[in-house]
Amino acid sequence: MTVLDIKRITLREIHLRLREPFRISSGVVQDRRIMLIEIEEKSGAVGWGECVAGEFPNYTPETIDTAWFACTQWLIPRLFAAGPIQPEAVLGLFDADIRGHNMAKAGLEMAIWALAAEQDGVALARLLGGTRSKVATGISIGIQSSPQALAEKAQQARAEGYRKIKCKIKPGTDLVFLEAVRHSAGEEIGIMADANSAYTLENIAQLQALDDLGLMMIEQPLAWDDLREHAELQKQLRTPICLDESITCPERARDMHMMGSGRIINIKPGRVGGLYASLQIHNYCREHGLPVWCGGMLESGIGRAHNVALASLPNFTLPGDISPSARYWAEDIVEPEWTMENGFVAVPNDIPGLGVKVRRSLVEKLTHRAEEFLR
Ligand code: OSB
Ligand code: MG
Repeated sequence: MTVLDIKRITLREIHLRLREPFRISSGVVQDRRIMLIEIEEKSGAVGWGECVAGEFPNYTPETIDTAWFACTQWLIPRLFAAGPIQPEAVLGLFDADIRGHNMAKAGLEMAIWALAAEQDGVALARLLGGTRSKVATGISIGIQSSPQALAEKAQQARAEGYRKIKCKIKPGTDLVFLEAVRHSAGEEIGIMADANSAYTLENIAQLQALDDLGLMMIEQPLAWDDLREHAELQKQLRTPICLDESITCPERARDMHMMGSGRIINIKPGRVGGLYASLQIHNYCREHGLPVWCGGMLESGIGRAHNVALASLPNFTLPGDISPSARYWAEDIVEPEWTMENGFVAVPNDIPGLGVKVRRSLVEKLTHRAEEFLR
């Protein structure tokens, strides 16, 4: 694969307002602060990445501010010192002695993958080994004020063509809410729940009560960094457990499988340190018969491009949290915007690089801080 000679890295923080607030068990967000990474090669080719860290550490420990610090203090200097590099080697370079900060590492690493695709004149999806021309799309619906409000959203999502409905839950807004969804969306469509670590093993009866709903899976019911208690829970639950927060690298994916902590993985490249680690988790799961799907972090059109490319790989057999741009934003920062047809997002396999153009003037307008690094 291409060796890249990086000349310039620009970090930007843009502010982008979600059309509506998004509530999970541990917090709510509407005004997103998003870190974008732009990397330029000696040739003039450019690659874009997006850091998925939020403003507050209620999902994993990272935030946009810790990621900005990690990039400027440790990761960019490390990249510049290393000289010409291939995308597959970037995470190893970072991981040698820098612990954690996966979202910061991933933002840079993914920009380098996009750059490699641009430089090689191939679609990122193809560079990663993608085989699909379209990816099945699910919707992730935040916690609503009542079962009726949630049921209405679910009914609307089904009408729009979504192939999976994921509902955020927490103790108290679970069984009755999900029953309302099942009732309004019908028996045909796959329904799942995501607890974002809102339960403990003391809630086991409450979780078992969900078994009769026939959910596709329940995502991350227990602690954000746990594997052992999830294994305990899975033994007593018919519904498959899907892990999100707990899977931070390929080793944790293997541990999950060997311990029986879950049967499905939500792969988010930002959470695991980028696309290379995502490919390894994908390959491991494929070899061991575990389905995977691509999660989302309320990304702009840039992060979405990376997710679409990743989700085009063969073992992404379940619909991902990859909604079209218009579900999130009044105006996305890429053109064309991401759209959905019949519950699928098309993979731009014939366009080199990310497959969408970054709307530079809009990005400039939304920028609240920027920092440039020259090698
Ligand atoms: O747990 O999957 C999650 C958003 C922010 C933090 C955590 C999660 C989510 C989502 C959003 O579910 C999915 C999307 O981007 O549509
Ligand atoms: Mg999740």
